[in-house]
Amino acid sequence: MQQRAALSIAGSDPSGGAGIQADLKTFHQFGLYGEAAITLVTVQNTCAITRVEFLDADLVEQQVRAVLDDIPPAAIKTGALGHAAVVLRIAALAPLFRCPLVVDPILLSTGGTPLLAEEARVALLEHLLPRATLITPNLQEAAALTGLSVVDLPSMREAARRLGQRTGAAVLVKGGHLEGDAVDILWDGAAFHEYRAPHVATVHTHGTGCTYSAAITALLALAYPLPEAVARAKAFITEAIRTSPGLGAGRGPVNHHARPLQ
Ligand code: PXL
Repeated sequence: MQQRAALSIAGSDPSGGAGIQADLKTFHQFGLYGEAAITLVTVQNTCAITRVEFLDADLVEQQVRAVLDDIPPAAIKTGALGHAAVVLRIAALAPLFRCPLVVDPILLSTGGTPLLAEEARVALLEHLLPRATLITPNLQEAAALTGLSVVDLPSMREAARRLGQRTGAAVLVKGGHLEGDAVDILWDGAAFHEYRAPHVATVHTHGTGCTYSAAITALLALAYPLPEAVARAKAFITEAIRTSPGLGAGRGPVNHHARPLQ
């Protein structure tokens, strides 16, 4: 049997909760063969990020090409990209992908460390997002990318539709930071879909965004239609947060061993 592959193009979190480590664990959990091209290296644990080193765009491009030429993935996601040169390089490679592309438009770490340089936002908006199948901003990223104040369901719908119209991509605005239920809004180019889960009272949410978008990427690699891929990924991330193992002295990781729906 040919196992399907999924590729993450993202940063490294040595503590294993976010970034490519989260993506690879999630791909594996969904039965995929995980691949990873590294864009930046962080020094961090569950308490703090103390250093970020952006990799050279040539080095990123060579990693991606080596994988595409040999074990082509059935879906690709991007996470933290670092600087504009890497954003532009991935946008230029995107016509070679021939599979769904999920772009998680990461701007800052939860603690506020920049994981995308300020000057790269225009490159992201104008060059990479138009190549995406799906864009997965949180409230803060949706606000930064649209200039809107994104604070409730009506403004999430408006931001999703505007970003979708601007880029031609589907947009999932994630409401994990709303008061009350964690409600996410998907604009698929034609209609809105709403995904709701009860808020889980825990500080152990490190890697939530990465793990969620990796689960969606895995399910797209398995050929689920987008609205069902998001529904199944939402169930997975909710369970992963609910059963977080409580590792580390700070904000611990989610449970990458959570069981996907059958
Ligand atoms: O959650 C955003 C994120 C993405 N990628 C890497 C990270 C983080 C947050 O810490 O470290 C590598």
